[in-house]
Amino acid sequence: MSSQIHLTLGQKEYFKGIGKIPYEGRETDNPLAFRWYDEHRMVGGKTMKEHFRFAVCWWHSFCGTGADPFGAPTKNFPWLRPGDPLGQARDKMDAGFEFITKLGAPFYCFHDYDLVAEGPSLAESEKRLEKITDYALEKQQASGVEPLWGTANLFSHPRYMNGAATNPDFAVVAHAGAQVRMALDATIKLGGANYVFWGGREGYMSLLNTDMKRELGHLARFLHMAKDYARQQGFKGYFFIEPKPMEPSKHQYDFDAATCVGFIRHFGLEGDFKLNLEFNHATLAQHSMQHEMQVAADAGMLGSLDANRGDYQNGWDTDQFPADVYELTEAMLVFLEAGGLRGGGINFDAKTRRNSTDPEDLFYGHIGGMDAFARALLAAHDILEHSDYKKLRAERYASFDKGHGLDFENGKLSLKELAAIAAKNGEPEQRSGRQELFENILNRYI
Ligand code: XUL
Ligand code: CO
Repeated sequence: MSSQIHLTLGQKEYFKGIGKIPYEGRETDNPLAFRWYDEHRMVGGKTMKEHFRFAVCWWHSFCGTGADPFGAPTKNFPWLRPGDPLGQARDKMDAGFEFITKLGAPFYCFHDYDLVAEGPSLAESEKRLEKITDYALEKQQASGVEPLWGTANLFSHPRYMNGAATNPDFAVVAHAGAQVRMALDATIKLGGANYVFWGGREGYMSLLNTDMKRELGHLARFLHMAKDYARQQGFKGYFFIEPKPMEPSKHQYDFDAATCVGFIRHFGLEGDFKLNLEFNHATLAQHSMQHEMQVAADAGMLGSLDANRGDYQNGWDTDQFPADVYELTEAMLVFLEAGGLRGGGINFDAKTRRNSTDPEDLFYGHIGGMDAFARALLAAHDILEHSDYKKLRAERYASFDKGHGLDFENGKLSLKELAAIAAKNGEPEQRSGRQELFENILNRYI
């Protein structure tokens, strides 16, 4: 086994027969090797590792059992065997760090109660979190793997059925506050680079019983308090809001990137908050990921990405591993033109299918996802460096580069002057948008 894998003496090996996943290039027949993701390969002045900052998520990868609303768990992973909560949490941590180290991802992401099961009281939960984060720190030191972000699960427990920060009952809001304080403490202790807020229950099931304005005010107040607390504790990272339009709530307040940008600005959070965008959330909102990323980038809020994909045949949040290189190339074009992410990375918020039951399926999912991103990055880089893509886009707007167009952009024309120019010009010439040509450029470089 490679020296880069850190198993302590006597520790159980969960992914037997699988060593460090190597980069072997496109022609390899080895299903447990990278074809495109070469962490050391330079692309436009940065290595692939630095571009992506890949993270494995704790919840789907190590807590996901394959249970769905219609059936029982299918994945009988040995680290999920019931036992005392801390013993089970340690097993899960051994399995998690073994997997991430073998895969060669530099980061992980977690919810508080992914690390260890919630206790019967806040005090007991805090004790458990303290213990398991001590253990995580040891694992981090041995492996060099760190959290890309931490978050609090404010949606699973029945107490949050009417919301967490937006709950109409102050007692629940206070409980959510206590939980976020502990999750921030854990994230800071583990050296987490960022902190995420995903508001699955921050929304409503019916507007009939909901005072939306008041709830949104509470959410903003809550985020300010969390940010102020974390800054007092010395946290230097960004806070990310993760947009999603629905599921589990019928309507979620963090609907999409544009809604979140408006919320962040309206409530004066723009110094500290950016967005964590997710592919399948973008499509649930009837947008493309490329659209969501462009909205965030234009607002200076392209923080981090949750990588996955939906299914064209239905509208759910299926959280499949990313595999669509065309979609990813569109996303990587926005990514590169924006100069990358602000503080974040690419977290696989993706789950293997219910019938992908073997531990090695976890490797296939992640290897495929990392390869798909790497291939898309190379294509997007080539498109920007070697094709007419940038030139064609610039030419579409050339009439604003000089003369009256430039005056218009600079606010030097009145509506009356605009009308006079139009009268003099007569009917504008027809100009093709050339969508098919743009699409062909993408396909040429993939
Ligand atoms: C749910 C989702 C969450 C967040 C973290 O759709 O994406 O897993 O990423 O709470
Ligand atoms: Co997510």
